[in-house]
Amino acid sequence: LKLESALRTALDRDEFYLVYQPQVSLKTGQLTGVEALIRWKSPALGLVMPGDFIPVAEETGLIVSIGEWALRTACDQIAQLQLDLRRRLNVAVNLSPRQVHQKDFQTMIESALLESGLPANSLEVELTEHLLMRDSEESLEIIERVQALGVKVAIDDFGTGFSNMSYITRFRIDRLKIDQSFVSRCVDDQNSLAVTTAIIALAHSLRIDVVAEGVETPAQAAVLRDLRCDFAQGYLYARPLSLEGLRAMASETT
Ligand code: G
Ligand code: G
Ligand code: MN
Ligand code: NA
Repeated sequence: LKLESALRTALDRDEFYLVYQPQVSLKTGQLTGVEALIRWKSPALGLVMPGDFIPVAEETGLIVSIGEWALRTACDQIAQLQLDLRRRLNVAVNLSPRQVHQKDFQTMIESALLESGLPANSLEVELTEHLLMRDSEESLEIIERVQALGVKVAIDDFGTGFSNMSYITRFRIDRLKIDQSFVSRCVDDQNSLAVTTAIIALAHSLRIDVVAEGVETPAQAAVLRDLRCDFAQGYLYARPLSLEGLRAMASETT
């Protein structure tokens, strides 16, 4: 209850910020993009992680305005970073189902791109499987319209909702992100290795790129490279970084 009332004023009081976790190519080792992750620094509650406030934001509907802030801020900051560093860098932004179903969702994305100057093909939106399994028809239309702008669509936490994957054949997904629960066990657990192998094979046979999440050890990276996984993200490469931390890392590796 205290969290909810503090959350209601957090946007006006400028209490949110974004951190960026690097994604690297497993082929070249190069930094190719980042995932934007929201943080809330509340004067009353301290640092609150998204796992603790996103569910409340979703229940109350506050996620619509908070999510719009995150998308616009990520576009603004990465567009500026691209200009400063004169290099390409993709940015992935997490979206909640509620945001995607807003009437003006597509217009909001268009305006975030236009106002920031970020090239559309530098933006990726992350959706969860659950969204696509539930209300497929409407979701598919929305997603196709976003892709028509040139924005890429990634499926987050892939493998955790494996009950109805028909959506995967219904439209052109750009990327699958293998859930970190499989990645973290792919070295010592045969079942996790089997699921990871199957997801990569499935994705590649549909010409979808794969991102492994939560890569923490060189042994995991080696397994993923052997399986021809395309990209990786995790503490092995970098923790989520402040914008300045990202700027330092990206300018070193240009
Ligand atoms: O940041 P952390 O590292 O704790 O992320 C936890 C979860 O919070 C992630 O699974 C991610 O999907 C979600 N999350 C992070 N930032 C955002 C955001 O801007 N919008 C939404 N909807 N979810 C987010
Ligand atoms: O959107 P999503 O659910 O994928 O959010 C990614 C979450 O995973 C964030 O909470 C992020 O801080 C966390 N994370 C990123 N890399 C690692 C990692 O290597 N290990 C672990 N345990 N968590 C990670
Ligand atoms: Mn994500
Ligand atoms: Na994920």
